[in-house]
Amino acid sequence: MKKDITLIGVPMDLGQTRRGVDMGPSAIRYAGIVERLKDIEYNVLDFGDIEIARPGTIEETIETNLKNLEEVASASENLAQAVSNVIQENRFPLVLGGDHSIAIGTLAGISNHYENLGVIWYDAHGDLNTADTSPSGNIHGMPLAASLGIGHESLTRIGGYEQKVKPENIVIIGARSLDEGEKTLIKERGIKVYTMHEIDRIGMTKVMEETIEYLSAKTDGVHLSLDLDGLDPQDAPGVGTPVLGGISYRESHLAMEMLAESQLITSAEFVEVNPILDERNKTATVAVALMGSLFGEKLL
Ligand code: B3U
Ligand code: MN
Ligand code: MN
Repeated sequence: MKKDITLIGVPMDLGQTRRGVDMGPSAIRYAGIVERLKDIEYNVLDFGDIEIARPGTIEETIETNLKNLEEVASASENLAQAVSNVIQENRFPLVLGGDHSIAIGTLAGISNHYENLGVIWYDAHGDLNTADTSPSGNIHGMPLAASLGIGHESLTRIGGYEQKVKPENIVIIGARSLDEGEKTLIKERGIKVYTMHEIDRIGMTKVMEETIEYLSAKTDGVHLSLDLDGLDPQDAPGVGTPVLGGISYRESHLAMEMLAESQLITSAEFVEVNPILDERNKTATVAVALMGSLFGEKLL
């Protein structure tokens, strides 16, 4: 059954330091996401954008090395509420970033609607840092840790509850840049990771077959959090922290098509599109094409 879709834009750039990623939602709309979904017979509603404070407009009162902590936390609360309302209306929330710190709010809005939420984290990075392990202080490197309930309490308590996802319900796909603290956390908590090595070795088909089997066995909903930097910079150049040797456009399409077939995905977000760093809106265009496949678009 096709669910109606609500788009939520989150022009967030406070989770990192490169300007321009706040224009991601506009770039994705410009690349035609609404028309694309309507073409495959979806009822689509655009909620518009969550309001994001401009840097420096909220006075920071908490002493911390986390950049823009209070602005990010307050936007996350607003996003969580908006996402939760969409689920309440029995619609599919499709969240457009913005930097990846927005996943803290997205997951806070989703998770308490499920007993056992699964998460697919499609990313070059683990986003498993905390204030203690982060090399940068950038919150976009922390949303998965925060969603596990690990990190600064301003980030782990969004929505009024801790632990949005259990470590055994997470699958990271595309990792090729992990910090030491992230590697430790992955091992300690038993998080399933398909690095580029495994993708090269067994192929995307097997990676997705295993992921779908692993999650469908134990979850009652699965959120896809897709960071465009999971893709190779040749295919998705408009991202703030590109890492060579990534997942190709074709492999990503295959992954989305297999997810569509599985009917496993119950919410999704596409993040880190930065049109300032892009080549003629290529990365937003790629994002829209992948969303098309995720929602079941077919050539024939
Ligand atoms: N792991 C590094 C770099 C990084 C994380 N996420 C992105 N970059 N996009 C950090 O700063 O936490
Ligand atoms: Mn990320
Ligand atoms: Mn990333």
